[in-house]
Order: sequence, then structure tokens, then C-alpha cells
Amino acid sequence: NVGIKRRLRRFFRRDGRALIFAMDHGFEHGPTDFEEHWKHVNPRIIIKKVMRAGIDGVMMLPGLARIAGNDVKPDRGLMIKLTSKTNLRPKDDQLLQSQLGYVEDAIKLGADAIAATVYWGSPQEDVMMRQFAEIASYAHDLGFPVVQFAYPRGPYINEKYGKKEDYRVVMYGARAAVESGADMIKTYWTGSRETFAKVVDAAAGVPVLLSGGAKTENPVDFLKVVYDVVEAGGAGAVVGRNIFQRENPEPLIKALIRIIHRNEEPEEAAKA
Ligand code: FBP
Repeated sequence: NVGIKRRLRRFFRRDGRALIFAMDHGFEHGPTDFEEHWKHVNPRIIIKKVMRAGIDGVMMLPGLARIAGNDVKPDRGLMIKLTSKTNLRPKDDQLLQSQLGYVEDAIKLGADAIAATVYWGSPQEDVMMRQFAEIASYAHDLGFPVVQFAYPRGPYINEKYGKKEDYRVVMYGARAAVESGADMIKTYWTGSRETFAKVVDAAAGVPVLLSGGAKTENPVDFLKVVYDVVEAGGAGAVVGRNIFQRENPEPLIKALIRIIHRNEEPEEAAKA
């Protein structure tokens, strides 16, 4: 499908890799995530900064895209995610992402790709699978790529594997994402280059991007993870807190770009 391929190229450079900024935290975690650098709660301010630093794409929910979608330069990718949940829900309902928008709305907002989360292993997995199937079917029909945030989480996973980042669980989620029709996958760090390489293999050629995670105090620690992701065959990273929770995210973004697109070593990239 030509449309899907062309639109994926707005995110991925010729090397097949991308660095994407994530900003759905105001909904998914709450505005407290922005308190460290409160001005970044305004999507227009932080998106202008990440654009200047050279980011390849941005991921947002539909409402933020209405406010700041135009600040995403036309030669960069705009990913609109159609599922989420608030942290205000009762604990037992935290393992479900609900649909909060429609493919058509995302397209009207200028989306180049449509994203949705599936918590593989959740007691509500069935609902998210169906949501994803519906979104993917509709988006593909219209020539739009679909990104799956393939996040394994649920009581059985904890019981059997101890943690959701166990590579056997993460690669299971990545594989499930592929088999359910994803064109791009975002998932957790498994803790080592060797295990992440297995996740990449399980994805059978569908690009796998790292989900950033909580901010590391020392930026080099995060650069090392992204370096290992790329060495393992990963296609880059989707990063939120490690960017907007820094007063000036530009040096980190530039270092990430050097690692992802120029294969520079973390220490070297951090110095430049
Ligand atoms: P981060 O780089 O800040 O981890 O952002 C990635 C992301 O998937 C966001 O899109 C989302 O809001 C958040 O992490 C969800 O985190 P969790 O569900 O682990 O609390």
C-alpha cells in the first residue's frame, strides 16, 4: 500500500530509524508530570523546542493536535493516538485503554499515522484487541499506517514472569502487535541488547521503537539504553518524560539523533 509506505517515511529517515516525541502524559499520567518544568504543559512551547532540536515526529492525542498540530512541521510525522486512560480511574480499571477518538478525526487533524495501545495480558485484552482491529482496518483501508503501543501488563504476567519488562513477555507483545496488523511497534526496554534483539526478531521486520520511560537523572544513562536499542536492531525511540522534564531538552535530543541516525557511541554523542 503506497499510502502507508509514504506516510511512514514522514517518521523514518532513509536509515529506517526515527526519534519521536511523545506528549500524551497530561491525560495518561496527569499534568503533574509537567510540574518540574511547568511551562512545558503548554504543547506549543515544548513542540516548538523539539522541532528546533530536529525531532522526526510527534505523538499526541486528538485534542492536543487541535492546539499544537500545526507546530509540527510539515516534513515531520504527526502521530495521533486514539486510545488512553486517566490515572484517576480505580486501580482495577487501570488495565484498560479506552477509545477517545476516531480514525477520521485523526486524519482531519493531519495525522500521518494512527496509534493505539494494547495491554497484552490484561483482563481487558479482548476489548483493546477489538479496538485495535477496528482502528487498523479502517486506517489501512484509507492508506494510513497504524502504530501499536504493545505494552504487556496484567496479573498473570507478574505472577509468571515477575515483571512486565521480561523479554519473553515483551517479545510476545511485539509479536502479537505484528500479528494483529501493526506497521510500527512501541514497547519496553528489556534490560539488555541481546534480549531486545529477540524482540526485534519476533517483530519479523516491523520496526520496533523503544518506549522512553521515566526520566533518568543522568542523561547518559538514557543515551546508553537507546544506543543498545539501535545496536539490537531497534528502529529508534518514542520519548516523553526524558525530553519534557528537562528545562532545555535540546542537547539530549541532539545526542539521541546522533546515536539513532549516526551510530555514535553514547559518551561521544553526549559531548558533541
Ligand atoms: P515516556 O517516554 O515518558 O515513558 O512516554 C511514553 C509513554 O508511553 C507515553 O506515551 C505514556 O503517556 C506513558 O509512557 C505511559 O506510561 P505508563 O503507562 O508506563 O505509566
